[in-house]
Amino acid sequence: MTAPWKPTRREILAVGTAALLTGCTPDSPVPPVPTPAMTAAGRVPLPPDLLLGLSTSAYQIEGSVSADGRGPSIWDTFCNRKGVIVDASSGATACDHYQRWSEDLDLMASLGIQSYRFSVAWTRVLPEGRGAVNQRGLDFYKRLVEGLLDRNISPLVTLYHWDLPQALQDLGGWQVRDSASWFADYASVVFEELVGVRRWLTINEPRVVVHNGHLNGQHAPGIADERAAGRVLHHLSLAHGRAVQAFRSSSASGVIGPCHVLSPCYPADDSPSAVSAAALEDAELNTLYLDPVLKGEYPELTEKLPPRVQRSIESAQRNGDLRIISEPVDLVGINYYTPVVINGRGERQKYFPLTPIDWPMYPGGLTECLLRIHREYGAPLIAVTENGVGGRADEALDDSFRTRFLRDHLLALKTAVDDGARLESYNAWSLMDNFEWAQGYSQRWGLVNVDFKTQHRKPKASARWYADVLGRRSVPLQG
Ligand code: GCO
Repeated sequence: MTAPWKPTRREILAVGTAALLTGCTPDSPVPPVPTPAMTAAGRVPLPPDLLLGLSTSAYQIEGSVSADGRGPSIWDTFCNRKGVIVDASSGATACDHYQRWSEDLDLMASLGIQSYRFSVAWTRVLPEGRGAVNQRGLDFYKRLVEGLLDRNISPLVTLYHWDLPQALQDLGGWQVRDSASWFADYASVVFEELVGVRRWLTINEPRVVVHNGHLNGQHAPGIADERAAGRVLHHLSLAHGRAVQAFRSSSASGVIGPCHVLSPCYPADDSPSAVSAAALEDAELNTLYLDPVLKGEYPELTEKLPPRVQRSIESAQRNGDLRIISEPVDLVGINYYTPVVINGRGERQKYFPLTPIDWPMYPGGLTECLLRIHREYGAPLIAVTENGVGGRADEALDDSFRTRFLRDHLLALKTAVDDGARLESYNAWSLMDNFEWAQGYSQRWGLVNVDFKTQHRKPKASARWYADVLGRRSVPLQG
């Protein structure tokens, strides 16, 4: 944990600009973000080899849920339950990307992006989750990859973004140990077939699969069971390790790694109780997922974790698992949205400015996460695989709050690179408005607006701003 920040007057003056950018005030409990050096034109140059891009995931954009032999996933099932999605919607049509992929690739090319992170829907490739391969589903992704390469956009492929085949859920899903083998077998098929892909991610945000999918039941498969959550946590890590092993023995080449959402946890003050509450929160949110994969050990399990979760993690473990889980990776994918400030009673404090959908915002948290993964975990290479800001359904096309958010986070990323973190790409969330899980279509996360009645796409001001950043490889401090 970072010690609470006690700035001197000189430091406060030195970080004046950063404080403006981040909304961080001089009595902040968090470290300031230094502003990277800028050129005379008021722009901060980006590292020359950093790929800039955008992110999506299959269920959130594709639609066409029964096309070409796709099997049902847990999200198809979950969306049919009453009351679980705020606007009673689903991803059945979403952005109709399955039909409009070519137009969407042209849109990406028109923005000038260099990297596109998308996920493969397991149920398009293996409708039953295992067994017979569905060639038509695979062909969709082959066309997509070819289309990206034709446009000089580098694909970054996520193997699992939450859409487990329903047939596997019926067998126990991630709660059963076999899930690790199912996932490795599915990954092997994709490694062999998607030739041309050189950048891979295994499982998106295991923390959210555990918390939302199995602890509070807000996401598919909608389970709220502490014992289930512990087992799922261990099996997701094991599945990640098995997929990395499968990658090494496949004919695919390139880099592979996990994809974790990180939330830096800050004590609200320097009392020992706040410092220890922040450390416990850090274990629950971050190190419980990072340490097994990147250090080959579980962090000391904390009193914060419900005892049944702890016990079920322990009982799911077998000798040798941690060696598989910590199979060396080539890169670490980081999703960063929001920090946590916590007081001595373990209560989250409102500290930072809020986004339009009330998520705390602190760009310096991105610098901190990147440097932590670089220094503490020795990541050979890091990709920012998601970073972005949600708006309300009626947000304006002139989304200046999003432009500011992206600007401040790109500056925060530059600071981490200047301090030694090795970054391969930055992929903002998201290419276009899409199905936001339990929030349905009530939130907007895209740089491109989607009219869900007509499927018309329209770049927002933030997309034009990002295209300018891409074109000039630098971030303007103003505007
Ligand atoms: C994630 C989610 C994304 C969300 C985004 C905004 O990986 O966190 O996968 O799918 O849409 O985070 O909440």
